Amino acid sequence: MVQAVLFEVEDNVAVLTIKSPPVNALSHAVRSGIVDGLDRALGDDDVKAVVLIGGGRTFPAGADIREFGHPVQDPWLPEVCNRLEMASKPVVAAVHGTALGGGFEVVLAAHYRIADKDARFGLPEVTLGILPGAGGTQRAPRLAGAKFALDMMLTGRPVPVTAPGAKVFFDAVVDGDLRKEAVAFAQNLISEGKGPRRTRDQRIGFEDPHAYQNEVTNRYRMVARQQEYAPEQIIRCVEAAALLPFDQGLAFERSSFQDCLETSQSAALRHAFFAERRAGKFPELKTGQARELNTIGVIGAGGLAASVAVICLQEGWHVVAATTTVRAAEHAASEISKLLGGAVMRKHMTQTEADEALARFTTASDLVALSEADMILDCTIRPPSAKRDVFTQLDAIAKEGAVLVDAGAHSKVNLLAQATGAPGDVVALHLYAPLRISKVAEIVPGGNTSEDTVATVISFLRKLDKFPVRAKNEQIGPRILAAYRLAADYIVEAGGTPYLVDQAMRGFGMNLGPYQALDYEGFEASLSAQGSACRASHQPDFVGRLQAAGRNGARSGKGFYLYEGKPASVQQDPEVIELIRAYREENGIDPRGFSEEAIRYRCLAAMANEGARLLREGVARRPSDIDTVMIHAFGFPRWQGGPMKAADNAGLLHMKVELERFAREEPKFWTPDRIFDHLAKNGKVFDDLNTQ
Ligand code: T1G
Repeated sequence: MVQAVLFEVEDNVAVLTIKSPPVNALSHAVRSGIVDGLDRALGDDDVKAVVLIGGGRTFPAGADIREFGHPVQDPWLPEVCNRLEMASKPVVAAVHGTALGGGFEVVLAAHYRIADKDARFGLPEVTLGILPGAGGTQRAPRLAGAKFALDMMLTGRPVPVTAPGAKVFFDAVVDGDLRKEAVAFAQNLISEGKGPRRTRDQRIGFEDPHAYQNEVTNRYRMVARQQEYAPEQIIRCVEAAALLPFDQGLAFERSSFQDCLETSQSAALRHAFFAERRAGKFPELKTGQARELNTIGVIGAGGLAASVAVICLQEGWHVVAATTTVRAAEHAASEISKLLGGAVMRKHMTQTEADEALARFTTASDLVALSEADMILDCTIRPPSAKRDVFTQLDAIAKEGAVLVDAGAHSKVNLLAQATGAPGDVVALHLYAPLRISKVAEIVPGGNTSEDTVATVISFLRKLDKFPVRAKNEQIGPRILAAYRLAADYIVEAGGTPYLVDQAMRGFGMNLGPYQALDYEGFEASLSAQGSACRASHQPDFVGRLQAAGRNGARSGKGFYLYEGKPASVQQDPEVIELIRAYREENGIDPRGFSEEAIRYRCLAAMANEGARLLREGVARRPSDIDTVMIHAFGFPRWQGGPMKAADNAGLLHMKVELERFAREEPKFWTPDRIFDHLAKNGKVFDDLNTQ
């Protein structure tokens, strides 16, 4: 059996190296290896100190999430941490890569800590619907106080070891051979006769109890309206850290951890974690080799082109923005400078970084300027025939092996590929706005797109920190969104109000309800996005009616809501209610009531049913891909796991029966896809289809 922890002794220092790729997750084998290695070191008289270090790319990035939901195997992580802390010889943790969750809790349990200058650390358990369950909520505040500790635990964001507040955790930050530095550090301890320094005995973070309690109180207030369960439990544990003796605090943390772990929210968030990683497993990666990217070509002068150019510049690429007119080129250049200026203002980059980015940027009013680009993204929206002509031109201009990407909406990728002599280099890509924030993008390969081309686009997206999702022939997101919106329209048509629907979906955890989202998008944008309308015999046209009444969404001050004053107060508008009442009267509709629960259920059922159709049509490869797109592109609550996971939690057999009931009102849209029948008959759920 491969040893998960290597034991070596170097000049009175025992070095325990954790070797469990890819991220040294603290699996049972690793935990046992650490305890065995520690016992061996403590039992060896020649050993005076211990160094704990990660092999490969990182110090442990947490407990092994795959073990959750299975019976716990001893030694469990809290015990491993206690054993390290109570060791009779000094233990030094040497950190590189990302010491996260249980990994950072091991660091906190060590007596001394040194880190590589590029290392990051954090307690991201809240992103999995749990809390640091191996002493993190008790040890971190002892060293860093409530504010820093809660920042880490409530945001879940990794912190660079060079960050201002990080000093409290690390005795040294080094640049060079970490292992060598760690052994030297340990030998220094030995020569200075320094023994164990237990975090449980530290109280630096409690020095200002008033400030501590104030911070805790503020945080309770901040999370009070949140629907996620774990954040409040985290604050309770950090509060307990200052109030209870250490071991009682640990016990309190232990039971709170178990409570969180057993919630459906945590199950959904863990599902989302693996769904995001599974999405990137494209068949093309088996053989595909990503091509090197140095220069990115961007076609277009609109918002998408400018945003693409800016995020590529921020990632260090050279960017050539090409349009077909001088005026458009000037507009593109000014848009890009404005966006870079905004990024400096929002401290997403320094002025120097912006200046360096501009130095890597050129514009041109002729596509010929793209001849040296390694990848060219056409970010324009135009009719397929016009787009085909552009790809014919690109085929003549682009260098050998350049990847040609259609980043416009509703791409006809096969048509474009046929317009070139290298169809293997052509692919479609659907990026979601806002580009800097949305963490997902859909890759739509054509029938002849090569593995290398797909692998290149995947590497491009990973560099932009986006989860790539594979879609066939068309995009996943717009279809699910259209189904969600149509379900909402049917509810409003039948008697609900847009305001009740929005309230219900915010209650479900959506950032915005469908109608407020429409208002912010603007009716023009939403109408053009409706290219992928889902099947239905009729589509209530409330947006058309509002437009006819001179409304175009938030930017026009009037949409489904009224937007008055600065900052705009958002108000419900009786005129909209009247407009909808008139629509029903004209269509002889006798309105009926809907509970928020019924609204949520119909919207979810519509999304899951459309998702089932996408799976059967082969547009989506697995249900969890649909979940990843909806979470990261349309604000579907991650703690609900995505529409397919939420449908599983709601019960597929019941959903099938309900869909059949809804289908009596509108068969074409609501009739359950036959996948429901197949799964129900075989006692399976959507999650059983997330195999590949
Ligand atoms: N457990 C199991 N597998 C993990 C894992 C983990 N903690 N972290 C990553 N993997 C797998 C992942 O599924 C993928 O597998 C491969 O490693 C590479 O990951 C008691 C209970 C470390 C920043 O939340 O944030 O500790 O797809 O593609 O982009 O308090 O992974 O190749 O088969 O994401 O370079 C807390 C989770 C756990 C950190 C690297 N820790 N991981 O990102 O690679 S809870 C976390 C990450 C805990 C204690 C509690 C990232 C990363 P595969 P990747 P990456």
